[in-house]
Amino acid sequence: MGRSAEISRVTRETDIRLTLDIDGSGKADIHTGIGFFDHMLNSFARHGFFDLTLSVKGDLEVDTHHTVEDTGIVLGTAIKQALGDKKSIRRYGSMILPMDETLVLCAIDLSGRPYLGYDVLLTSERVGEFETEMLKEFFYAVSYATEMNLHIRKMAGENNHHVIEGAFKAFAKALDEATSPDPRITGVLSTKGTL
Ligand SMILES: [Mn+2]
Repeated sequence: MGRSAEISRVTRETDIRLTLDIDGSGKADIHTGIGFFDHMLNSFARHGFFDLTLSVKGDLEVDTHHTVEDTGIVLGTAIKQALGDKKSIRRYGSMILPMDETLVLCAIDLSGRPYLGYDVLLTSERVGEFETEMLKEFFYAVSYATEMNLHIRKMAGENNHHVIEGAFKAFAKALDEATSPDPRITGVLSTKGTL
């Protein structure tokens, strides 16, 4: 079946269906009800060469919190499931991504231990319908559900659309690298023998 996952998750706050293929070509079909968030997840799929379908019915009449956070939980769970035993993958990945005036660093270790290091200063309350304080919540949810060490740091940037998009693209490129197979690695890349 390859490195893919299909997940449905229904709570009183959100109803989420997601399919992910780590070894895709960047095809995406994404409907979260938040236009800017769709734009970001499309960028994530395209630049990481992940195939991603996502449909979210969230309680947007409240705000975007549950929709964004729960999407992060489901995406992280799918990444973890799709990677399985993590044999022969690089494990580490990083990217310093420029986008006009913006520069965002992302570094990943698929260590099996969740951690989020986050330093991304945003200066507007929202971009479109997307509440900018949800960027941290999204990556926190992804890092914990995937059980990955994830660092995201703004090195430069003024425009909030650019900074958030830079973060999603840097995350995509770093994750693509960390999940890529390396034929020199037999078993998992750890002296412990497990990740
Ligand atoms: Mn854009």
